[in-house]
Amino acid sequence: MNKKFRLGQSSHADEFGQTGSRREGRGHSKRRQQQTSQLRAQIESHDSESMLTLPDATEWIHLPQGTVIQRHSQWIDFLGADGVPLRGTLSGKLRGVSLVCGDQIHYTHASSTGETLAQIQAVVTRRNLLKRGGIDDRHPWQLIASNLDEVWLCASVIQPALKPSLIERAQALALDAGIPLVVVITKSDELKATDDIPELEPLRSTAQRIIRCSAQSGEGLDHLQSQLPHRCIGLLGHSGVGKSTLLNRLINRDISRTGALTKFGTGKQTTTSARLIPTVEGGFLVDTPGFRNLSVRGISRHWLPNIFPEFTQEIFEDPHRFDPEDEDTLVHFGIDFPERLKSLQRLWSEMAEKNPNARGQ
Ligand SMILES: Nc1nc2c(ncn2[C@@H]2O[C@H](COP(=O)(O)OP(=O)(O)O)[C@@H](O)[C@H]2O)c(=O)[nH]1
Ligand SMILES: [Mg+2]
Repeated sequence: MNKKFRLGQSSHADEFGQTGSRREGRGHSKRRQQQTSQLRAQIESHDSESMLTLPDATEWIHLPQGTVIQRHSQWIDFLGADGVPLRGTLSGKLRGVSLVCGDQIHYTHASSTGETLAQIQAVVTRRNLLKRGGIDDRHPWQLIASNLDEVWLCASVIQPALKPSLIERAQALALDAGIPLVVVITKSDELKATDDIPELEPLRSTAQRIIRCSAQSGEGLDHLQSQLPHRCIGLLGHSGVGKSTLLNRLINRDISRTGALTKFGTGKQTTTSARLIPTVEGGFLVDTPGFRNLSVRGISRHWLPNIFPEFTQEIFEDPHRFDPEDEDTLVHFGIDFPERLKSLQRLWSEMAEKNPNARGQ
């Protein structure tokens, strides 16, 4: 018998399962077609790991070291060695390198009219790198943040509804990056004290850390605050779950009112890349834009048993051989949550989607 309930029944439950490439089908002009075929050739010979490779920084360690606050399309905002925010551009030798919030860099000062721009000369080897699958083969990875001590996946239970599939995706990305994950249930003031959020039951059985909090009532904030000293923590989650509000409560000021951390706060604030915010506890919080999709394209299937420990090895070999609607299968494998099998099927397929970094997996 399917004894309990099906998970992820919200009307948006499948939103994160869709990763379709929006760019497809647009290249009509001849030039565009040529570019596309050139690109395809590059991709075929391209090892996606090269996108993550950084030139050796040893030669530059005598230069001052900074921390990337935010990457914009034309420049990088970073905290200089003396803690003063600076704006810089990449030196020619870093062409093609994608910097990301949290990167440690070495820089030189360079003057330009009106504004002092620094030049970023090298990037220190990353301790870790949180990334999600790219939207197409041109961008095999989308980098989120580097050098994190922890990732907090923020999820509210109502407004917006809890989406277990987003948590599973965040687990995959965090496991792949080697960063501990904490599930932060936000807006707990909207829940009854007795609501034990049954959707989280499979997570509890894996000893996943889960913290309930509310920026409004203050529940859980002391505990979260105690995690901050000298650590760099990335906040992930769907837009509207309360990440920015939580962050403002934890750092005790309103970033949106105080403006950007940098003195260049009048510039258009991009919402497409993560932003590092220093805490008074000597660490950083990373605010990320509300990702519509945490793609696991290209991430190794090897992590799936950690995320779905209730399934047997036989199921991981090919989850599509098993029908989540079939009572006999559910009873045979002791599957309490058929929605978890559907979710496993989605992640399993998506991980292997055509992608240069999926080779051999
Ligand atoms: N009831 C309640 N609402 C909250 C809480 N935190 C944030 N909100 C509301 O949720 C909405 C989205 O918050 P925001 O911080 O912008 O979410 P973000 O998109 O994840 O950064 C806003 O209307 C907030 O007022 C909370 O703890 N309790
Ligand atoms: Mg926000």
